Amino acid sequence: MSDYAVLVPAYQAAAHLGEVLLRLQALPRPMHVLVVDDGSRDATAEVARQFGAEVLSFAANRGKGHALLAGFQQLARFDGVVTLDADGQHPPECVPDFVAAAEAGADLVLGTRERSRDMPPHRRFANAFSSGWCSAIAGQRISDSQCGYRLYSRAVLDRTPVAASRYEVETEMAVRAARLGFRIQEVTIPTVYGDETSHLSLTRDVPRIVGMMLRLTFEPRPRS
Ligand SMILES: Nc1nc2c(ncn2[C@@H]2O[C@H](COP(=O)(O)OP(=O)(O)OP(=O)(O)O)[C@@H](O)[C@H]2O)c(=O)[nH]1
Ligand SMILES: [Mg+2]
Repeated sequence: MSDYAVLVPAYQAAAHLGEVLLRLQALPRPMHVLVVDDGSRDATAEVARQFGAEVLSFAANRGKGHALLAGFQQLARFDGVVTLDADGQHPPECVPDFVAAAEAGADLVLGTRERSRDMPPHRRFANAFSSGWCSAIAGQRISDSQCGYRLYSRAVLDRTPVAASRYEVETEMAVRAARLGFRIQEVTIPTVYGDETSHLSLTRDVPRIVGMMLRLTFEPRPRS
């Protein structure tokens, strides 16, 4: 049986992180959990420690992409890594579905939200547009290109080149892994929008995501 770890990128996440970590501990097969606290000014790191997670803390904020890459390095001894958000939007109870998909042979397991009315209308549109675009350029179906709830196998982590430093990281990793021929499987997860605070900025992050999709569209494809 493979040994997987959980990686939680966290920025200003103290409000919801404790509950996420408690629910992870309650899973039938608890896993090692690493929280990457990225220059938070709230109690994110303290909450993470209090709930038994390993914590990597940065003095200044550098972005979700940077945090994930640092976390992947830290977790290099594991056979794969499940990533999930700290704000409660990714129910920890779905982790076994990701592990089951990986154990059945998937290299990359993508959490996929239904674009139901639980998702704000502008997000529904942006998500459908970007996921359609990514599927077209990736050569495999990617139904939710921006969802951060995933399982990356060791092979994907070791062989997928990543340059993204902020929210464009999910787009880049999914498209690049698909193009390298890794087997992708999708797992449906609930769409959760509650009282959490989004840090995604329309002026800073949306252009970065679109820029990444353009770059992936026009750059030379890897030779198979
Ligand atoms: N380490 C780190 N984590 C971050 C950073 N920005 C966001 N995160 C974490 O990444 C996850 C997703 O961030 P959100 O801002 O909720 O973005 P999102 O879920 O894609 O967008 P919404 O659907 O609007 O919530 C959360 O766990 C955040 O705490 C960052 O700069 N560094
Ligand atoms: Mg969120």
